Amino acid sequence: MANRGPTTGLAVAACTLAALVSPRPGQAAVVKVSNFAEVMDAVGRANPGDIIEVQPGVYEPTQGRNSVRRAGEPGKPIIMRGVVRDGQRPAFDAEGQDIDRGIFYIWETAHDWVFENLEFRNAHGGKTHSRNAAAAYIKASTITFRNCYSHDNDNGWFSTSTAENTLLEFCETAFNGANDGHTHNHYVSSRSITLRGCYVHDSRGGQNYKDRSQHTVLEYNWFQNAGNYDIDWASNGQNNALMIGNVVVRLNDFGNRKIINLGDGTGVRGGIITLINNTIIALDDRYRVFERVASSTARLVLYNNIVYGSRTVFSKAGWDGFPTTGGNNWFPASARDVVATNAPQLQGSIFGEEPGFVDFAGGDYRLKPGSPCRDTGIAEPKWFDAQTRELVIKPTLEYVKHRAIAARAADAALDLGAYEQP
Ligand SMILES: [Ca+2]
Repeated sequence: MANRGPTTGLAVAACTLAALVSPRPGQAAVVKVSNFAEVMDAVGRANPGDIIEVQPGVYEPTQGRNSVRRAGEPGKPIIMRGVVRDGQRPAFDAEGQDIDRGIFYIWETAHDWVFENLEFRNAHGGKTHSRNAAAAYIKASTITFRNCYSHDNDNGWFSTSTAENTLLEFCETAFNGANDGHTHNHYVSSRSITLRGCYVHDSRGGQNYKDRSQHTVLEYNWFQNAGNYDIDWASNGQNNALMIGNVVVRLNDFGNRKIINLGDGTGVRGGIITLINNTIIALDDRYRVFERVASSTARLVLYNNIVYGSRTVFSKAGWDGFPTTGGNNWFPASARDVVATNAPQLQGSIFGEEPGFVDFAGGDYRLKPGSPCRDTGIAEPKWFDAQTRELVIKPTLEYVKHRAIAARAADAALDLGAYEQP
């Protein structure tokens, strides 16, 4: 199945949502569940279009492996939906269980599921099972998690190379990681994956987002305060990736100061990774915004981004054979030499002291009226899709704190960064 691809407007998202929540009358069952045994019984019986409605409360898994094997159909998924009460999602709390890879272990057979309005916490392996338990272990295709909260697990989310068309949207993912450097807020290897409108922060000792996927779209998310790297384009990924309209904020001071990394040295990271209209905040010059390992063959394309704080935009040599291209990015004036040396093909860079954020201290990275980043974006930024077709894509949405997106203002000329000041 084809990747959903980047969102081109709110209408698309609305249509998708409506289709998902409106199974044809007479064909879908709604099964209300209120304890873990009932959940697993419903999971074992569900048919395409069914809705498993999880009532408010805390659900404690009674065993380490909780298999999801049944399948929905394209356009007619099986939906597991939490009933939110007083702002609280039903919570799966795995404290005390030795979890096998995920609170839900989603086998290859189980395509076309939607999980929404659920919390997942305290999933850990380490006894019988390996210490990399996540909210969900995703081996299947066309699996969506929406408006979920994954926290205090070994991994936030984990997907394997058998998964395709993975979608995580409007989720909060935080405080995951066993502080061992091998567990992360996301550790994903899907053939294709999209993150949209997610709030990802405070990974424990690992990455906010570690990606071995073949084709990835990160759109309109907020990443903050990773325990290690913020975005790790690790080995194995060979296809192209897109980051559009994200905010990446690193204000903490942990030992490792990489922000966006290409390759991890265990294999080859390839493909073309395009960043369009992102706002990247790096505390100070110690932070290495873009870093690559020698074995990586991935190439960066940068259009209309704001990179603020650190002069160390490119960490060191090693970029020569894989030139960074693109244009119209804002960098600190102190980064002028670094950019000229490591990315000589970048066009139209703007160097300055301040990009003109509305309230930097308050975390408001929208632009003030007098910002030098206004109306200076390239009009038709391009990325490379999964088939390496070079296509124009413009940001149409913007991230809204937190876990929401809204239409991006539009005027005659694109601003730089994740927000438009009309
Ligand atoms: Ca503008």
